[in-house]
Amino acid sequence: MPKLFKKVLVANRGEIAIRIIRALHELEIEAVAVYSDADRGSSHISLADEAYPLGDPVASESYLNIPKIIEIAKRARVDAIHPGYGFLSENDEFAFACEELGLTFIGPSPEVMRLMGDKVASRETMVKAGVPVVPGTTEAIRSLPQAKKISQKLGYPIVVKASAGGGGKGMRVVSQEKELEKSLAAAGREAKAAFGDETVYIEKYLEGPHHIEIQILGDTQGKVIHLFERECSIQRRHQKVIEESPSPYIDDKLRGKICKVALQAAKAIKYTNAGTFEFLVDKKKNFYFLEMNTRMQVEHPITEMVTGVDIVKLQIKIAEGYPIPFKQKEIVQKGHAIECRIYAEDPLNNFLPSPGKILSYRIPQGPFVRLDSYLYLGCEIPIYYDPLIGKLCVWGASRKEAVHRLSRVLKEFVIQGIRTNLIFHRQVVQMKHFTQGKYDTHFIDEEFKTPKTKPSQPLRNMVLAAAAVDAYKKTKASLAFVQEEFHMSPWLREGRVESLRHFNRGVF
Ligand code: MV4
Repeated sequence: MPKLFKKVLVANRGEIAIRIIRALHELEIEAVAVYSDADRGSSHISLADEAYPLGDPVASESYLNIPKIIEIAKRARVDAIHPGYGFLSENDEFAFACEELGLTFIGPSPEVMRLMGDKVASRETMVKAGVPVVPGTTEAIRSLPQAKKISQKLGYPIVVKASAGGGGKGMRVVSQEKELEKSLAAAGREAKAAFGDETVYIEKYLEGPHHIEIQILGDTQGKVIHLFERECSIQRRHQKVIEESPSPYIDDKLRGKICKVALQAAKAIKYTNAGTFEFLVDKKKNFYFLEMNTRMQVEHPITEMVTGVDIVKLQIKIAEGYPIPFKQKEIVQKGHAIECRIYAEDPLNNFLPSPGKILSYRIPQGPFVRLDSYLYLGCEIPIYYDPLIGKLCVWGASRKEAVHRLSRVLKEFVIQGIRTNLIFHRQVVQMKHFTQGKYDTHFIDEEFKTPKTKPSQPLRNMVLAAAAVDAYKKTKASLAFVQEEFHMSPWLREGRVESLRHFNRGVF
């Protein structure tokens, strides 16, 4: 019998805390927010029904502080906790602590979370489930001779990865045997520092693959469905920047195969709630399981836009014990959605974080435009957490319409007071490889590589746009010049003259 939630604690901050609070309110469930000192005025607090301070801004003392969050959950007498993504969302100890207290953790079981968080064990589990995995080891690397033997058999290049990690942290590509010992040591050190576990494994390195992920949902009655794929190959230093659904790289036949395998994998581990299977798809359209994320994803809105399914509300209903209320064949992809992640970073200063206060902004609007963000006037973007401010998403009846709509909204979107990567997105959406949908995981590196000789045109455009705005600001140059030259509103403020110095020094 479903257990109806009356009150749920949202153990997160920023745009995803707001997204979850909104889903709870649409289900007529009270939302409890938590916030650190750095988020004292943040907008997720004002949207919640109750809010409790976590104190110290440092994540380990606040949003990662299990005893503090559990104590607040007890004090607020909540029925469940939604972890969002990041922070404690894949922490099996936290999920277990919730269950121990009779609180529902809105996500998979601690056991499945632990299994899929161990990348070596998850690969072994997928092999047993008949899921194709990237060629490599299903055991940890324990010695250099063992690593050499495996790498010789796989053939270079290989990649060393952290078993306790994911998302590229601790990843080292090795092109020849003489680099192997140093790379193993470096990967182990980084894994230990990032995850407290130096265990590493080895895979064959696939050149220029696509990063395709399948959204999965499983209910507590054993039913599992997929919500098709997301293309996530546009990444910068293993941080996803632009995602889209459907993928322009895969056709319906391949889509059906990958989704079928993802369902097979989810059933094999009796997965419940929302999860994502990540695959690499090579140039011959072979696909391989990469890793699984046992949580909701940043980029879930594009799946919601093309399928019409509210993933967060479905997570909550599944956690209450309801069955998934539709059949797989009722789920169709309609149109095309693209997401741009808006970061408080300065693309003209090597994408360094750009904390500060939002002095003014203009939100893009219009048909089929969605902005999930925690922006508000005077909002302080703190330095303590991931610099994601929000996600700008568009839907179009075709990819072409979605790209045109995205280009329009990126021009309309203005944020003043901090530096953002909007100027970067405006360049990307004009690039031929992007507009034609012909890109892979090397796209950013290739298009924006540090200039050895003549800098790439996109880089020049970004710097010139920044210089123009600086010229406008500093010399009050005529508005006509700025608009005519760069078709941008005078509201725009990006970059600064010293960026030119960086640029001239070839630093990017
Ligand atoms: C790979 C790979 C090629 N071969 N593994 C894993 C974490 C994710 N963020 C990147 N991952 C990759 N794992 C093997 N065996 C390619 C990627 C990859 C990638 C690598 C470098 C630069 C950008 C990338 C974007 C997506 C995927």
